[in-house]
Amino acid sequence: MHLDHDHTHHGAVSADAHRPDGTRRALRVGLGGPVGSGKTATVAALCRDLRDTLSLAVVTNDIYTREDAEFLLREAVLPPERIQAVETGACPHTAIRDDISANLEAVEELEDTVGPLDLILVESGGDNLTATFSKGLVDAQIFVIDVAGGDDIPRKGGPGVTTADLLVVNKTDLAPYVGSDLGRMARDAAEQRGDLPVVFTSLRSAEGVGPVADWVRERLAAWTTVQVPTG
Ligand SMILES: Nc1nc2c(ncn2[C@@H]2O[C@H](COP(=O)(O)OP(=O)(O)OP(=O)(O)O)[C@@H](O)[C@H]2O)c(=O)[nH]1
Ligand SMILES: [Mg+2]
Repeated sequence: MHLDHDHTHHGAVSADAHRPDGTRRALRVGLGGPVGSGKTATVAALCRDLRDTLSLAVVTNDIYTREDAEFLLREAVLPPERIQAVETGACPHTAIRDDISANLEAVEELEDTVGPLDLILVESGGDNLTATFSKGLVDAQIFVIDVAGGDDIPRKGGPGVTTADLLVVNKTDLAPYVGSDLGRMARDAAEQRGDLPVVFTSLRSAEGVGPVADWVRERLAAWTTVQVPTG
């Protein structure tokens, strides 16, 4: 299988940590996962948690609508000019992996119009367990599943669960109602993922998105120390 090792055909900007003027570009983090697992809710909570200390923006990929972007606008998680919707048509998966041009254009436009940015969150339209982002589009990816989707999802694996840089198991508040065994989900995830991190969240609880926000801050710290600006 071709795993996008060569990104030169996407142009220099995405493969390189710098913009044409030599300033460091934003860290791009993708969020994928099944329909309704809590991707938009996670993006909204991350914006609220990070917006006072970081300059950030969001790109959403909806199938036929702008629902995710409209939710984020309505909730006013960021100023409107920092939220961009890409309408992906029938296959959101394609737009984040195979034909990333519309998404690349959106992230680059955000950096041009509201930049400089520290962080851009890219939400994929809800898809199945195989939805992963091209490395030409994002620098790191988060895969969001939820306990109501079945506690056998980590055991079954799939590229999202197995390879994402962070696996989020959301809606832990619902575990008692749907009979999901969180301990088993944690063990199965660890077996599939080795050392890759897994966090459990409930956006209905006080701790909320905290573990995901901590992970993003760590990634950003690594990004800003390693990638020294040349300009
Ligand atoms: N109980 C509970 N509900 C949650 C949690 N997180 C999100 N939800 C709810 O789950 C529903 C779906 O959340 P979204 O954030 O829209 O999910 P999504 O993954 O963005 O969905 P699509 O973009 O349509 O694939 C919404 O009604 C949320 O309020 C949680 O931690 N606990
Ligand atoms: Mg969504």
